[in-house]
Amino acid sequence: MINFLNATFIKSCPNRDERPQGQKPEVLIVGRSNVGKSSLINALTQRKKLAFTSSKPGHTRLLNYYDIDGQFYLVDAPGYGYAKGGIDLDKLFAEMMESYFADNKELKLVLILLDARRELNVDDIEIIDYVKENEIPFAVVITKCDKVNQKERAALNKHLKEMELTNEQVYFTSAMNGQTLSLLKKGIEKSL
Ligand SMILES: Nc1nc2c(ncn2[C@@H]2O[C@H](COP(=O)(O)OP(=O)(O)OP(=O)(O)O)[C@@H](O)[C@H]2O)c(=O)[nH]1
Ligand SMILES: [Mg+2]
Repeated sequence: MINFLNATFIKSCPNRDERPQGQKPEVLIVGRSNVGKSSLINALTQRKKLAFTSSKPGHTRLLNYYDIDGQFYLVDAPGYGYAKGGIDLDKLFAEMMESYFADNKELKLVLILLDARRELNVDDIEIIDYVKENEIPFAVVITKCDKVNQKERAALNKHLKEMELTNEQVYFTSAMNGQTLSLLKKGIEKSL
């Protein structure tokens, strides 16, 4: 059993070449800016401020490595879909992620986060297609389920159906409710 509460921030890296020494399996968290990546890490580890969360989108621009119980690294990726000051952050994101994915033997699982209340955008679809094409193990984590209404839930279920995922590839979560994370923790553990 992995103790998710035994979590330490290791480092932030601009690319995978600078990742922490010593090989450990990695679980990558990706998703649109503001989807709840950092909040998920805090909720999984029951730490309020382990990962930086903000209402200011696009804050995390590096790969943040967290050691979980000495067993694996949880990697918080920069959020996509955010441009500022004429800099094409999406291009930087794409380059960073391509080098991250290339020949990455440590990568055991990609968690693709989707906001329960929002339509999928091109970036979401692109990343899902990418992991499917490259046969990278992945799961979809629906975030902010505490906020979803019935109409939004119906739209969400329709999208999920279109994605043709197995039951084991979808997790409904809320960072506000730790109980929603127990299946996800099991899924992560199984993937390692
Ligand atoms: N109600 C609710 N709010 C959430 C949940 N998860 C995240 N939030 C809120 O959504 C906002 C963004 O959360 P973050 O965790 O910072 O999102 P992020 O994906 O790390 O964002 P970037 O690092 O900017 O890409 C914050 O205001 C969180 O409090 C959730 O499960 N429920
Ligand atoms: Mg973040």
